[in-house]
Amino acid sequence: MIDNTKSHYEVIVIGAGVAGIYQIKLLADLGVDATVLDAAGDLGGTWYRNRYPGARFDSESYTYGYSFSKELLNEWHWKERFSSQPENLRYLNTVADKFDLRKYMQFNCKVEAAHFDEANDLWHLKIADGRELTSRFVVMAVGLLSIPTPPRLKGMEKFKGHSFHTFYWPQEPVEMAGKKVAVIGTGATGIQVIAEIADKVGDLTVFQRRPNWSAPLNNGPISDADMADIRSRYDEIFATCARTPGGFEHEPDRRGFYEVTREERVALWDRLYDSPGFAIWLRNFREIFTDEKANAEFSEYIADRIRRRVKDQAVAEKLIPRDHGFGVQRVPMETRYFEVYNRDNVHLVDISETPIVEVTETGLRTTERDYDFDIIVYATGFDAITGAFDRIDIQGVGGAKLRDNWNDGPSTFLGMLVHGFPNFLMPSGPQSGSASTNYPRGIETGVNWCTKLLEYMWEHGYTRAEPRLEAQQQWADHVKQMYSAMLMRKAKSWFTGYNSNVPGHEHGKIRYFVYNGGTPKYVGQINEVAANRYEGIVFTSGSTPVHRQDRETSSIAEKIPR
Ligand code: NA7
Repeated sequence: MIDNTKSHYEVIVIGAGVAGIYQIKLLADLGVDATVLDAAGDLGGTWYRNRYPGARFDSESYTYGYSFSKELLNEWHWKERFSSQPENLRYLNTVADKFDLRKYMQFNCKVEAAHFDEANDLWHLKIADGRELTSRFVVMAVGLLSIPTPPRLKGMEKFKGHSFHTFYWPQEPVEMAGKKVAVIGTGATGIQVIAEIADKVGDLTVFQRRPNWSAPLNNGPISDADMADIRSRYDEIFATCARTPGGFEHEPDRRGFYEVTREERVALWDRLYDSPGFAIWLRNFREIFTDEKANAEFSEYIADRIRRRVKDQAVAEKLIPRDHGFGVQRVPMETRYFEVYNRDNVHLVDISETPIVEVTETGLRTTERDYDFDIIVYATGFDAITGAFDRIDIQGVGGAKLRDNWNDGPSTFLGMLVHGFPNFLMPSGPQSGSASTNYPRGIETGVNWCTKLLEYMWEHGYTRAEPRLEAQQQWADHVKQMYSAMLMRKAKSWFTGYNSNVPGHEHGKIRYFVYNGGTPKYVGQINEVAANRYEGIVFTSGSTPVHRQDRETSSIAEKIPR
């Protein structure tokens, strides 16, 4: 049982999702005095919250699960190649129970402020329930997409029916049979929910501002025999994920786009269109990401696929993106999404032509007409990457606010540390390698690295770690420079910091949120920093800078704060 009167910990982990669970597992193994705080009522992060119908992985399930325990890998049976939210939440609960991690977790525990006390190298945290906690280290496992952003529409509070953002889809079943339902938003979430509910509701109206390029997920069951095969190949599977840019099983086609004939290109695309998961995106020619002409040719191929699947060609044309090419934004994967528009009970409203003016008591008003609904679903996305950091009053050295420092975009060292904010660790932070890759693979890398850094500090008796400003600047420049080669730099997407529902996050003010160099390069760089005794980081012991080599080392076990 968690002791609610305890006010100091060596490490406080904020967030009990995929990253927080793994982080506390490692700290528990080391015997460190640590706790996890989460604002939600239970563990699971993304998979605790996003309960909307159709919510599932776009990562192969067996590449999404943790790799750290052979026993766990041998016990867990993924039932689908791309597993759905209820099973994913069950998985995370199983992990927490198997390793007895719940006893370290505190729920309904919203962190409102975290201030660094320079005199004592301590973080002071204010919790919404009135408690004040201190810790030497804070680990931010807050998630990249954990702050939902509903639209800012006039009259939203007036609606007499049921309305919610997909992130807050109710835990109790939502009765949809015979109901008139609106979905606003056609990103990865909207596409999943629309395809799943179209045949379960009375009437479905989709309000689309911009279409997204989307391709079949090609999901399927995993039988006992399949699972036995996967188990026997886990080492190989994780090794493949570690060597591919995206951290998936998918490796890019190394042939040059222009070195092969048009027929060979189409033959590849035909194969990929029928292949599972992100193959269509990540097993493709590398030029798709960088070369306008190559991207345009492939986008046209996908546009034709859409035309073949949608009966009404006027509707098909509305579902084909015009303002960006395939794969320059996060590609939503779909299951019979385009066929939904062949149903009589589904209607597509192009709100780029007839914008929503307001929410009324009974539905939505566009510039063209009024619509009545029982349920309005806002699938309008998230204040991505930095949103969860911005919601906490984080103050570092001299009272500097992180939110102010990151006003025009984040600047970090390796995506894991921030100058001016000592002992503040972000295993999968902004500008780290995880956001643009298979997230849990990146999380394990980040958590391992942060934990090794902590062990190094305990071993040497250091009480404070902070990256040098120049080292951080170099990293931020490196991250920025990598955007220059990518077509995605122009996209109106959360990868570039765009969110029309957050003031100041309009398109055009690009934020360099993610590391685009791919998994192997990222891991190589962070490992090199560690191997060079954390070059770029200044360590201090009791407010005195310590020269690393001056400290003798002995058994770490004796030095870990318990
Ligand atoms: P996304 O990908 O940010 O998509 C949000 C969608 O909602 C997108 O189609 C937006 O259109 C639309 N949107 C947002 N605000 C509005 C307003 N105010 N009016 C109308 N339409 C709006 O979020 P998702 O939740 O789908 O996916 C997020 C990630 O979750 C995904 O990448 C996965 O990694 C998991 P826009 O394009 O801005 O015109």
